[in-house]
Amino acid sequence: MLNKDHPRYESLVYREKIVEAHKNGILADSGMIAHGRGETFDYLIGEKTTENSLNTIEVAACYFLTRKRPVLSVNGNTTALVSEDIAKLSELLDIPVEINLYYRTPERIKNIEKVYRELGVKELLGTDDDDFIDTPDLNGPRSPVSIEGINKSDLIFVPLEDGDRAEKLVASGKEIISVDLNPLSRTAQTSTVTLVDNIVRVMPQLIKSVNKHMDCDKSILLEKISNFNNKDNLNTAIHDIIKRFE
Ligand code: PTJ
Repeated sequence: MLNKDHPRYESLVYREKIVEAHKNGILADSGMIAHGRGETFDYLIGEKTTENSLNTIEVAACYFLTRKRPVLSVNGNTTALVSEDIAKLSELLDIPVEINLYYRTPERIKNIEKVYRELGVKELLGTDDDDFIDTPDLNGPRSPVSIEGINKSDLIFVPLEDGDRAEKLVASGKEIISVDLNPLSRTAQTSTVTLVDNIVRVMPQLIKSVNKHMDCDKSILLEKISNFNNKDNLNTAIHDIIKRFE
Protein backbone atom coordinates (compact mmCIF):
# COMPACT_ATOMS: atom_id res chain seq x y z
CA MET A 1 0.00 0.00 0.00
CA LEU A 2 1.49 3.34 -1.08
CA ASN A 3 1.56 6.24 1.37
CA LYS A 4 0.08 9.39 -0.22
CA ASP A 5 2.34 11.59 1.93
CA HIS A 6 5.45 10.09 0.40
CA PRO A 7 7.36 12.90 -1.38
CA ARG A 8 7.68 10.72 -4.48
CA TYR A 9 4.14 9.33 -4.32
CA GLU A 10 3.26 9.89 -8.00
CA SER A 11 6.49 8.37 -9.21
CA LEU A 12 5.80 5.33 -7.00
CA VAL A 13 2.28 4.99 -8.42
CA TYR A 14 3.72 4.77 -11.94
CA ARG A 15 6.39 2.31 -10.80
CA GLU A 16 3.61 0.16 -9.40
CA LYS A 17 1.78 0.30 -12.74
CA ILE A 18 4.97 -0.79 -14.48
CA VAL A 19 5.49 -3.72 -12.08
CA GLU A 20 1.83 -4.74 -12.42
CA ALA A 21 2.06 -4.66 -16.23
CA HIS A 22 5.15 -6.84 -16.05
CA LYS A 23 3.32 -9.36 -13.85
CA ASN A 24 0.41 -9.34 -16.32
CA GLY A 25 2.62 -10.14 -19.30
CA ILE A 26 2.18 -6.71 -20.90
CA LEU A 27 5.61 -5.16 -20.26
CA ALA A 28 8.83 -6.55 -21.74
CA ASP A 29 11.60 -7.30 -19.20
CA SER A 30 13.63 -4.41 -20.61
CA GLY A 31 10.55 -2.19 -20.34
CA MET A 32 11.57 -1.82 -16.68
CA ILE A 33 14.97 -0.47 -17.76
CA ALA A 34 13.33 1.85 -20.30
CA HIS A 35 11.10 3.22 -17.51
CA GLY A 36 14.13 3.84 -15.29
CA ARG A 37 15.84 5.70 -18.11
CA GLY A 38 12.71 7.82 -18.51
CA GLU A 39 12.62 8.56 -14.75
CA THR A 40 16.19 9.84 -14.88
CA PHE A 41 15.47 12.28 -17.69
CA ASP A 42 12.21 13.33 -16.03
CA TYR A 43 14.18 14.19 -12.89
CA LEU A 44 16.53 16.34 -14.98
CA ILE A 45 13.60 18.07 -16.68
CA GLY A 46 12.05 18.88 -13.30
CA GLU A 47 9.15 16.40 -13.49
CA LYS A 48 6.86 18.98 -15.05
CA THR A 49 5.61 20.02 -18.46
CA THR A 50 7.76 22.92 -19.62
CA GLU A 51 6.48 25.93 -21.60
CA ASN A 52 8.28 24.48 -24.63
CA SER A 53 6.60 21.09 -24.23
CA LEU A 54 3.20 22.74 -23.86
CA ASN A 55 3.71 24.60 -27.17
CA THR A 56 4.91 21.42 -28.87
CA ILE A 57 1.86 19.48 -27.65
CA GLU A 58 -0.30 22.18 -29.32
CA VAL A 59 1.62 21.69 -32.56
CA ALA A 60 1.13 17.90 -32.24
CA ALA A 61 -2.62 18.46 -31.87
CA CYS A 62 -2.56 20.56 -35.08
CA TYR A 63 -0.82 17.70 -36.92
CA PHE A 64 -3.44 15.18 -35.76
CA LEU A 65 -6.25 17.47 -36.91
CA THR A 66 -4.85 18.15 -40.37
CA ARG A 67 -3.51 14.73 -41.49
CA LYS A 68 -5.61 12.17 -43.37
CA ARG A 69 -4.68 8.86 -41.69
CA PRO A 70 -2.99 9.17 -38.30
CA VAL A 71 -2.28 5.99 -36.29
CA LEU A 72 -1.36 5.55 -32.62
CA SER A 73 1.46 3.00 -32.34
CA VAL A 74 1.65 1.38 -28.89
CA ASN A 75 4.09 -0.89 -27.07
CA GLY A 76 4.25 -2.45 -23.60
CA ASN A 77 5.41 0.66 -21.71
CA THR A 78 2.77 2.92 -23.26
CA THR A 79 0.07 0.37 -22.49
CA ALA A 80 1.27 0.02 -18.88
CA LEU A 81 1.10 3.77 -18.24
CA VAL A 82 -1.57 5.39 -20.42
CA SER A 83 -3.81 2.81 -22.14
CA GLU A 84 -6.98 4.67 -21.07
CA ASP A 85 -5.82 7.95 -22.60
CA ILE A 86 -4.71 6.15 -25.78
CA ALA A 87 -8.23 4.73 -26.09
CA LYS A 88 -9.72 8.21 -25.46
CA LEU A 89 -7.53 9.88 -28.11
CA SER A 90 -8.31 7.11 -30.59
CA GLU A 91 -12.04 7.69 -30.05
CA LEU A 92 -11.78 11.48 -30.13
CA LEU A 93 -9.94 11.49 -33.47
CA ASP A 94 -11.55 8.29 -34.79
CA ILE A 95 -8.15 6.77 -35.59
CA PRO A 96 -6.72 3.25 -35.13
CA VAL A 97 -4.41 1.95 -32.43
CA GLU A 98 -1.68 -0.37 -33.74
CA ILE A 99 0.35 -2.67 -31.48
CA ASN A 100 4.02 -2.67 -32.52
CA LEU A 101 6.42 -4.48 -30.18
CA TYR A 102 10.15 -4.95 -30.11
CA TYR A 103 9.85 -8.10 -27.98
CA ARG A 104 6.89 -9.53 -29.84
CA THR A 105 5.41 -12.79 -28.55
CA PRO A 106 1.90 -14.17 -29.12
CA GLU A 107 1.26 -13.96 -25.34
CA ARG A 108 2.19 -10.29 -25.06
CA ILE A 109 0.11 -9.44 -28.14
CA LYS A 110 -2.87 -11.25 -26.60
CA ASN A 111 -2.48 -9.47 -23.25
CA ILE A 112 -2.09 -6.01 -24.80
CA GLU A 113 -4.96 -6.67 -27.23
CA LYS A 114 -7.20 -7.54 -24.26
CA VAL A 115 -6.43 -4.19 -22.59
CA TYR A 116 -7.51 -2.15 -25.63
CA ARG A 117 -10.51 -4.39 -26.43
CA GLU A 118 -11.76 -3.88 -22.86
CA LEU A 119 -11.32 -0.13 -23.28
CA GLY A 120 -13.52 -0.29 -26.39
CA VAL A 121 -10.96 0.66 -29.05
CA LYS A 122 -12.85 0.31 -32.33
CA GLU A 123 -9.97 -0.28 -34.73
CA LEU A 124 -7.17 -2.29 -33.13
CA LEU A 125 -4.40 -3.31 -35.53
CA GLY A 126 -1.08 -5.14 -35.28
CA THR A 127 -2.68 -8.19 -33.63
CA ASP A 128 -1.92 -11.69 -34.85
CA ASP A 129 -5.08 -11.57 -37.05
CA ASP A 130 -3.57 -8.81 -39.21
CA ASP A 131 -1.78 -8.88 -42.56
CA PHE A 132 1.69 -7.35 -42.27
CA ILE A 133 4.21 -5.74 -44.57
CA ASP A 134 7.83 -4.80 -43.73
CA THR A 135 8.85 -1.17 -43.20
CA PRO A 136 11.31 -0.29 -46.01
CA ASP A 137 14.99 -0.70 -45.02
CA LEU A 138 14.14 -1.63 -41.44
CA ASN A 139 15.30 -4.94 -40.02
CA GLY A 140 14.16 -6.45 -36.76
CA PRO A 141 10.91 -7.15 -34.94
CA ARG A 142 9.46 -3.63 -35.31
CA SER A 143 9.66 -3.76 -39.10
CA PRO A 144 6.37 -5.59 -39.88
CA VAL A 145 3.42 -3.19 -39.77
CA SER A 146 -0.27 -3.65 -40.41
CA ILE A 147 -1.10 -3.17 -44.10
CA GLU A 148 -4.22 -1.22 -43.19
CA GLY A 149 -2.55 0.75 -40.38
CA ILE A 150 0.94 2.22 -40.23
CA ASN A 151 1.59 1.11 -43.82
CA LYS A 152 -1.18 3.35 -45.18
CA SER A 153 -0.86 6.13 -42.62
CA ASP A 154 0.62 9.58 -43.12
CA LEU A 155 1.18 10.41 -39.43
CA ILE A 156 2.29 8.00 -36.68
CA PHE A 157 2.33 8.62 -32.94
CA VAL A 158 5.38 6.80 -31.52
CA PRO A 159 5.66 6.96 -27.75
CA LEU A 160 8.45 5.50 -25.58
CA GLU A 161 10.74 3.76 -27.99
CA ASP A 162 14.24 4.34 -29.21
CA GLY A 163 15.81 2.85 -32.31
CA ASP A 164 15.90 3.38 -36.05
CA ARG A 165 12.18 2.96 -36.74
CA ALA A 166 11.30 6.67 -36.64
CA GLU A 167 14.16 7.43 -39.04
CA LYS A 168 13.05 4.75 -41.54
CA LEU A 169 9.40 5.79 -41.33
CA VAL A 170 10.36 9.42 -41.99
CA ALA A 171 12.54 8.26 -44.90
CA SER A 172 9.49 6.46 -46.34
CA GLY A 173 7.59 9.76 -46.42
CA LYS A 174 5.66 9.54 -43.15
CA GLU A 175 5.47 12.10 -40.36
CA ILE A 176 6.25 11.06 -36.80
CA ILE A 177 5.17 12.51 -33.48
CA SER A 178 7.27 10.89 -30.76
CA VAL A 179 7.14 11.12 -26.98
CA ASP A 180 10.57 10.70 -25.41
CA LEU A 181 11.99 12.20 -22.24
CA ASN A 182 15.47 11.81 -23.73
CA PRO A 183 15.94 14.62 -26.28
CA LEU A 184 19.12 12.94 -27.56
CA SER A 185 17.64 9.55 -28.48
CA ARG A 186 17.59 8.54 -32.15
CA THR A 187 13.79 8.59 -32.15
CA ALA A 188 13.73 12.09 -30.61
CA GLN A 189 16.31 13.37 -33.06
CA THR A 190 14.67 12.00 -36.22
CA SER A 191 10.98 12.65 -35.52
CA THR A 192 8.91 15.35 -37.19
CA VAL A 193 7.66 16.52 -33.78
CA THR A 194 9.27 15.37 -30.51
CA LEU A 195 7.42 15.76 -27.23
CA VAL A 196 10.21 15.81 -24.64
CA ASP A 197 7.96 15.11 -21.69
CA ASN A 198 6.53 12.27 -19.64
CA ILE A 199 3.80 10.36 -21.47
CA VAL A 200 1.64 10.48 -18.32
CA ARG A 201 1.58 14.30 -18.54
CA VAL A 202 1.51 14.46 -22.36
CA MET A 203 -1.64 12.41 -22.93
CA PRO A 204 -4.16 14.46 -20.88
CA GLN A 205 -2.68 17.69 -22.27
CA LEU A 206 -2.79 16.39 -25.84
CA ILE A 207 -6.43 15.35 -25.47
CA LYS A 208 -7.22 18.81 -24.06
CA SER A 209 -5.40 20.49 -26.94
CA VAL A 210 -7.14 18.37 -29.61
CA ASN A 211 -10.49 19.33 -28.08
CA LYS A 212 -9.47 23.01 -27.99
CA HIS A 213 -8.40 23.04 -31.67
CA MET A 214 -11.08 20.71 -33.02
CA ASP A 215 -13.23 23.49 -34.50
CA CYS A 216 -10.38 25.78 -35.57
CA ASP A 217 -10.02 26.80 -39.17
CA LYS A 218 -7.60 24.44 -40.95
CA SER A 219 -5.48 27.40 -42.14
CA ILE A 220 -4.80 28.39 -38.51
CA LEU A 221 -3.69 24.85 -37.67
CA LEU A 222 -1.44 24.70 -40.73
CA GLU A 223 0.10 28.04 -39.83
CA LYS A 224 1.01 26.76 -36.35
CA ILE A 225 2.63 23.76 -38.02
CA SER A 226 4.61 25.87 -40.47
CA ASN A 227 5.92 28.07 -37.63
CA PHE A 228 7.27 25.01 -35.81
CA ASN A 229 10.84 23.76 -36.08
CA ASN A 230 11.75 20.50 -34.35
CA LYS A 231 15.47 21.32 -34.17
CA ASP A 232 14.63 24.49 -32.19
CA ASN A 233 12.26 22.47 -30.01
CA LEU A 234 15.00 19.91 -29.21
CA ASN A 235 17.58 22.64 -28.56
CA THR A 236 15.19 24.35 -26.14
CA ALA A 237 14.50 21.03 -24.39
CA ILE A 238 18.25 20.41 -23.98
CA HIS A 239 18.81 23.96 -22.69
CA ASP A 240 15.94 23.57 -20.23
CA ILE A 241 17.86 20.60 -18.77
CA ILE A 242 21.18 22.49 -18.73
CA LYS A 243 19.51 25.42 -16.91
CA ARG A 244 18.62 23.06 -14.06
CA PHE A 245 22.33 22.59 -13.36
CA GLU A 246 23.05 26.33 -13.14
O1 PTJ B 1 7.12 -3.24 -25.49
P1 PTJ B 1 8.25 -3.50 -26.43
O2 PTJ B 1 8.48 -4.98 -26.67
O3 PTJ B 1 8.12 -2.78 -27.75
O4 PTJ B 1 9.61 -3.02 -25.74
C1 PTJ B 1 9.74 -1.69 -25.44
C2 PTJ B 1 11.20 -1.25 -25.24
C3 PTJ B 1 11.55 -1.27 -23.80
C4 PTJ B 1 12.15 -2.16 -26.01
C5 PTJ B 1 11.20 0.15 -25.92
O5 PTJ B 1 10.36 1.00 -25.20
C6 PTJ B 1 12.53 0.75 -26.08
O6 PTJ B 1 13.03 0.80 -27.16
O7 PTJ B 1 13.09 1.24 -24.97
P2 PTJ B 1 14.32 2.26 -24.94
O8 PTJ B 1 15.29 1.99 -26.03
O9 PTJ B 1 14.83 2.29 -23.57
O10 PTJ B 1 13.62 3.65 -25.26
C7 PTJ B 1 12.59 4.13 -24.47
C8 PTJ B 1 12.68 5.65 -24.47
O11 PTJ B 1 11.51 6.13 -23.83
C9 PTJ B 1 13.89 6.17 -23.67
O12 PTJ B 1 14.54 7.19 -24.41
C10 PTJ B 1 13.27 6.74 -22.39
O13 PTJ B 1 13.94 7.89 -21.94
C11 PTJ B 1 11.87 7.09 -22.84
N1 PTJ B 1 10.86 6.98 -21.77
C12 PTJ B 1 10.75 6.02 -20.82
N2 PTJ B 1 9.69 6.24 -20.04
C13 PTJ B 1 9.10 7.37 -20.51
C14 PTJ B 1 9.85 7.84 -21.63
N3 PTJ B 1 9.50 8.93 -22.33
C15 PTJ B 1 8.38 9.58 -21.94
N4 PTJ B 1 7.62 9.19 -20.88
C16 PTJ B 1 7.95 8.11 -20.14
N5 PTJ B 1 7.19 7.74 -19.09
